[in-house]
This record gives sequence, C-alpha cells and structure tokens, in this order.
Amino acid sequence: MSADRRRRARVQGGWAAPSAGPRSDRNKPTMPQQPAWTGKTVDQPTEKKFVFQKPEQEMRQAPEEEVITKMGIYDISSGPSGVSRLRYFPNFIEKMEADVMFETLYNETPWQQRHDLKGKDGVQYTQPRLTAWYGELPYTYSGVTWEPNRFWTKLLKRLRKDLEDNTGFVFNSLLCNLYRNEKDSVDWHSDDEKSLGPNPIIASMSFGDQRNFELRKKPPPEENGDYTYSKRVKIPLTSGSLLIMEGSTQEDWQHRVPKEYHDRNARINLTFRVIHPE
Ligand SMILES: O=C(O)CCC(=O)C(=O)O
Repeated sequence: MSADRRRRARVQGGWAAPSAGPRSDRNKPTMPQQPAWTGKTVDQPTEKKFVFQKPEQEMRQAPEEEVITKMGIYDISSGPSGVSRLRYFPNFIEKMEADVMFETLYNETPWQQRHDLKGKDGVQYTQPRLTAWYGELPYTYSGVTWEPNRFWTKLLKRLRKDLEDNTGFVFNSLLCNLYRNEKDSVDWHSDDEKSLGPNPIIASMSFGDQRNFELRKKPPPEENGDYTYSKRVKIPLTSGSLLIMEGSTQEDWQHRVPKEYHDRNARINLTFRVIHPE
C-alpha cells in the first residue's frame, strides 16, 4: 500500500480526500467533487405532481377486537332488541379443584360423536368434538336430537347447585362439550332454538386446557351477511371459569370456539340452560 493510501485508510477508512499532490499542482483549478443530488432543490418543479383525490368510497376499518380476561359484567351491545350482556368469573372454581373435576367429568360423562345436518340438502358433518346431554326434555339443534337423560352425576348436581346459589338463576338442562385437542372446535352459531325461549340465559363452565371463546355481532341487513366490519369480542376461557350470556346475546351475536394452530390438551365445557316444552 502506498504511503498516501495508508494515510487515507487511517483517516476514517478511505473517506479522506486524496492528498493535495505535488506542490506544483496545488494552485491548479480542480473540478469540484459534487454528490449526485447537488443542484436539485425542493423549489424546483418536478414533472409528476401529487394531487390529492378524495376516494370515491368511504374508507372503512374493522373495529378492534375486545379481549376480556378480568372478572366483570360487560354490556357488549345495546339496540332495538335490548342489551347483550356477558358476566365473566375467571376463578369461579379454584384451579386445582377444577383440574380434579376435569378428570371426573372426562371419565364419567357418556361422550358421543354426533353428526350435524347442514344446508338445504341436509348434508351430514361429523362434529369436531364429543358431546353429551342431561335434561328432562329432549333438545334438537342443527339436525341433532338428544333424548331426555335424567342421570345427573353427583358432581353435575353439585355444580348446578353452586351455579344456581351464586347467580340466582335456575337451570334444567346441560349440554357438555369435549374438545379433545386443538383440532376440535364449534363453528359460528347462536343458541337460539325455539325451545330455549326468548333471551335465554346460558351459563358456560370450563375445565382443562384454555381455549378462546369468540363472539361477533350480527351485521345489519345492508351488509348482506358480511361480518367484515362487525364488532368482535374474545375471551380466553381458563379452567374453573364461568361465563354467562344474557339478554339479546343470542339474538344479536354469534359465538364459536375456533380450532387452534398450537397444541392444546383436552377441554370440557358445560353449558347450563333452560329448555321449555315446544
Ligand atoms: O365450548 C364452549 O365454550 C362453547 C360451546 C357452545 O358454543 C355451545 O355448546 O353452544
């Protein structure tokens, strides 16, 4: 390396200007070294000019999802049909006790794999979960009919009593769901069968692994069934939690438990309800 290059490398790694050269050249005019952008200022007009054009259609944004994790009473909407209310108690049953109850429920419940009937042609789908029914009356939804089952276990009787004592509501039926892993789910629906009556109160207890419970507001008629801009609520339901849906929640909202991308252990859900003779 020449002495000159060594000097330039020492001064900021090659950024230094070339040395001034031999004394005889020092007064010669040199071309100024200018960066490529020199001379272009903001005042000089450019060929393309940005002109703001008002969009023809109004810009719409989907509302942000509300996530509920804390105990409380949440009025998620109010409209002509009334208030849609959720009550959430994350620690209704102490976690360790809930885990013991999970084992008992898992072993004692007469789980069944049922088939939904969907669409006008009544296509059959195997439900991606196992279910069981307890109640004096039969219950029909999505083409599935449950015959009466009066054999409430000791644990189920105790849970129903605790629920009734704490809430002041009375329940005569119970639908049980077993989500075996992350692939099990229940799709968007409302618990709005005629036999549940108007504004049904649905009390949902969870045991085992945590799963997301999601709600979306039914869109107004002008949206033609498009839920893109609907309000959404998510509740990560923990073991031992109790969620109560009241008021217009079934009339104005849908709910689901979606499949998960990550591994999940089993979860049991007990939904207590009141069935009326049809
Ligand atoms: O598993 C849950 O938390 C929800 C169950 C449910 O939506 C239903 O049984 O209608």
